[in-house]
Amino acid sequence: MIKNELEKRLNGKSLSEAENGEIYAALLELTKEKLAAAPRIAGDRKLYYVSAEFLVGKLLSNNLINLGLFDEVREALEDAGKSLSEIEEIEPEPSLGNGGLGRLAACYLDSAATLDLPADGVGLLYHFGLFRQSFWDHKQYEKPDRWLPAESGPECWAEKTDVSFTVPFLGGAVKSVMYDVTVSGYEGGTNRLHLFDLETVDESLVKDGIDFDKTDIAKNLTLFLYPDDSDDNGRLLRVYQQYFMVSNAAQLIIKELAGKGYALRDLHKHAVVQINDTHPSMIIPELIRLMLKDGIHMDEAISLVSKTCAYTNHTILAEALEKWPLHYLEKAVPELVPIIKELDRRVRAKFDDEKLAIIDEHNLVHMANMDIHYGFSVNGVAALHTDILKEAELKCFAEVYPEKFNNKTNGVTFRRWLMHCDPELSAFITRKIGDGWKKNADELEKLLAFKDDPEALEELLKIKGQKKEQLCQYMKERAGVELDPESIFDIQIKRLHEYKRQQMNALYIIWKYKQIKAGHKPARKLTLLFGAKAAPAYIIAKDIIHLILCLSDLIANDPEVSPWLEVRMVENYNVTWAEKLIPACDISEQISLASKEASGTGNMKFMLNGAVTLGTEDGANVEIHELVGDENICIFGKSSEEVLELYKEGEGRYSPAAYYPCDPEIEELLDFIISPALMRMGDPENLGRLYRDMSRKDWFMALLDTKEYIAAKERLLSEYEDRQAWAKKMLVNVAKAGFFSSDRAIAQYNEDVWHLK
Ligand code: DL6
Repeated sequence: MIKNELEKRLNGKSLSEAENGEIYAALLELTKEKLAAAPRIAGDRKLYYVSAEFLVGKLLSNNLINLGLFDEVREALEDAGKSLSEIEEIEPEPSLGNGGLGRLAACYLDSAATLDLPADGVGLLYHFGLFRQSFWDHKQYEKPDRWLPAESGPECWAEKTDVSFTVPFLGGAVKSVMYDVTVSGYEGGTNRLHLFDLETVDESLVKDGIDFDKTDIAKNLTLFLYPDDSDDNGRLLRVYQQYFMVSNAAQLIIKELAGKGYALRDLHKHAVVQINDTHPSMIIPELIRLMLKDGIHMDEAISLVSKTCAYTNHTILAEALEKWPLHYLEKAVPELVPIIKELDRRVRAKFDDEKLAIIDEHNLVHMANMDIHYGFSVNGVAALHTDILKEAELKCFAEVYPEKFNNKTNGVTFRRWLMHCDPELSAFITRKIGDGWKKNADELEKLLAFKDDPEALEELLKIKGQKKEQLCQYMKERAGVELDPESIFDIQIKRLHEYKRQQMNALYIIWKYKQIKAGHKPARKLTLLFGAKAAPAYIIAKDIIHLILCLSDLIANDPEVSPWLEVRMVENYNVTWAEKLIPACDISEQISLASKEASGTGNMKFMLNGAVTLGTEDGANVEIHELVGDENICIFGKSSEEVLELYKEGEGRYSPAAYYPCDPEIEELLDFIISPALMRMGDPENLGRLYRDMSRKDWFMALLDTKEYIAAKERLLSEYEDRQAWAKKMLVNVAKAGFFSSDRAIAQYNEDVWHLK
C-alpha cells in the first residue's frame, strides 16, 4: 500500500498530520527508490541526444505516471485530505531550457524510454538557468533563477555521480562533475539525462541581477543558459560552454564504449549522436580529436565520426544558425581549429561552391555546414520546414547530399501533455474508447465515433469548463487576478519573438478595445492570455511585452471595456504554467509569419487538449490543418511561398509603407501605440521605438496579415457561440492529435536514423 510506504518515511506522522513539504520529501524518496529498481534500458547500440536545453519541467507526477503509481498516490493523498497538485507546487521547476527546442528534447527522452530504446540525454547543469522573469512598471526584469537546492541532496532529481572528465581549457584544463537525472518510460525501463557541471563553478559571482564577470570562465561556465552574447566576452563564453558540453559528451561516449569492451573504431556501430540544433556541433571535431589522440588516422576518424553523428535543424532564421568567428575558436578551442580547417579544406577540395564551405571568406565558421557535411542525417522538424530547408535555405546542400535530408515532424509526450495536465479529459477519453490510446496514440481516432453524440459533446464542454475554473483558481492564487471562466480563453504562449507576432495579437487587442469603446459589444467576454520571456538583450521583444502589459492595464482600468475584454500576461512563463494554461484554452494562437516557425509544439499540445487553432499555414500548423480539415481550424494569412517571395531583393519586396500610413485602419491601430492614453501609462521610449519599428521596418511582416487576422479571429469568436458545433471541433482536434505523439516521432527517428534495436 502506497499509504504505508509513504508513512514509513514520515517519522511516525500519518499522511493527514504531515506537512506538504514532508510529504513531498517522502514522495521524492519513494519515487527515486522505485526508479532505481526499474530496469535500466540496455542495448548494443545507444543514442546520445546532445542538447544545450532540456526543459524537463517538474518531474514528480511525470515519474509517478510512468511508474503506474499516479492514481494510487493521488487517491491516498485525497483520503488524507491532501492534494497532489498542491504538494507538487513545492518542487522547483528545473531551469534548463528556453522554449520548444528544450521541451522537445525532454519529450523525446520520455518517448525513447517508453519505446524501450537505449537513449541518454547529455547537457549542462545550469545553476541559474535562463532567468526568472518579473514584471514591474509594465516591463520585464530578469533575475537569476536558482532552482537547485543548496546541496544537491535527496530533495533533488539530479544526483551527483563519480564520473568526471578533464576538459582542455586555455592551455590548461578544467574538471567536470556529472549529475544524472533518471528518465522513466511509460510503464517501461529507465534511461539517464547526464548533466555536466564545472567542478570549480562559483555561484557567488552572481550578485543580484543576471550580470556577472563573463571572463572568469573557470568559475562561471555553468551558471547560466545562453548568457548574454551582445558583447565579445559573452560570445566567447558561449563557445566555451558549448565546448565544455561536447567534450564531456564525447568523453562519456568513448568511456561507455570502452566499458562495453568495444574498440573506438567501432564507435559508429554502437553509438549514434543526435546533434540538437547547432549548439553541440563541436562534438564532430572533438570526437575526431579524441580519435586522433588514440592513434586513429584522420581519414578514418572523419569517416567514423560522420557515420555516428546526425543533425536536427530547428530554425531557418539566419541569425540563429550559428556562425562563430574563427578567432573565437582559436582562443576558446585551439585544439579543434586545425581539425575544423582540415574539414573545411576537404569540403573545398570536393566542391567548388563557396556556399558549401565551413569557414567562409570572412573567417566565420558555419556550424550547420559542418554538421551537414560530416553527419549522416539532416532533418527538419515539420514537413513544411524540411521542404523549405531542401528547396531554399539549404538547397545547395540538399542537391549534393539528397540522401541525408529527411523530415521528422515534432511530437509531444501525451503522458505530460494530456494524462498529467488534463486527467479529466484523459478519463473521458478512456471512458469512451478504452485506454489503448495511452500506448498507441492513433487510437484517439476512435473518438470520431462520438462527433455527433450530443451527450459526449456536452461532457467535453463541461470538462473544458472545469479546466477553465481550475486555471482561474490558479491565477487567483498565483497572480491575484480573477478571470471570468465564462469568457473565451484565447492563449498565446511561446518565446517572445517578432516572427511569432505577439505584436500582431496586440494590434488585434487595440482593434477590439476601440470596437468596444465605439459601442460594439461582443456576444461574450474575451480573455487573452500571454506567456513569454524575451531574451534580455532583445530590445524590440521587450518593447512588445511592454505594449501588452500596458494594454492589459489600460483595459483592466476601463469600466467601459473591462466587462468585455481582459488581457493578462503571466509572469515567469514556464512548463508549470503551460500545464495549467493549455487544458483551459479555447483558441490556440499560432500566428507566426508563414515560413518562419520551424514546427511549433505548443500547437500540438493545445490541439490535444481540445483547443481550436487560429493560425497561419506555418510549421506543423500545416499538418494540423491537413488532419482536422477546414472546419476544425481557422487558417489565415499569406502562404510561405508568398512570404519568401516578399523577402527577395527587388521590386516586390515587402515594405510596411504599403500599410502605414496608407491604410487608415492599420494607421489607427499603430497610432494607438503612441496615443496619449498609452504613453501616459507606459514608457514613451519603449512605445515610440516599437511604433517606429513596426511602421518603418516590420521585418516579420505583422502588418501584412493584420486585417485578415482580425477578421479570422472575429469569425472564430462567433463560431464559439454555437456550443455543440464548437464541441465537435474540439473533439475532432483531440481525435486527430495522435500523429503528434512524440512516441511516433521517436519511432520514426529510430526507424530511419538511429537503428537502435
Ligand atoms: O523543434 C522544436 C522547436 C520548434 O518547434 C520551433 O518552431 C523552433 O522555433 C524551435 N527552434 C529553436 C531554435 N532556435 N531558434 N530560433 O528554438 O525548435
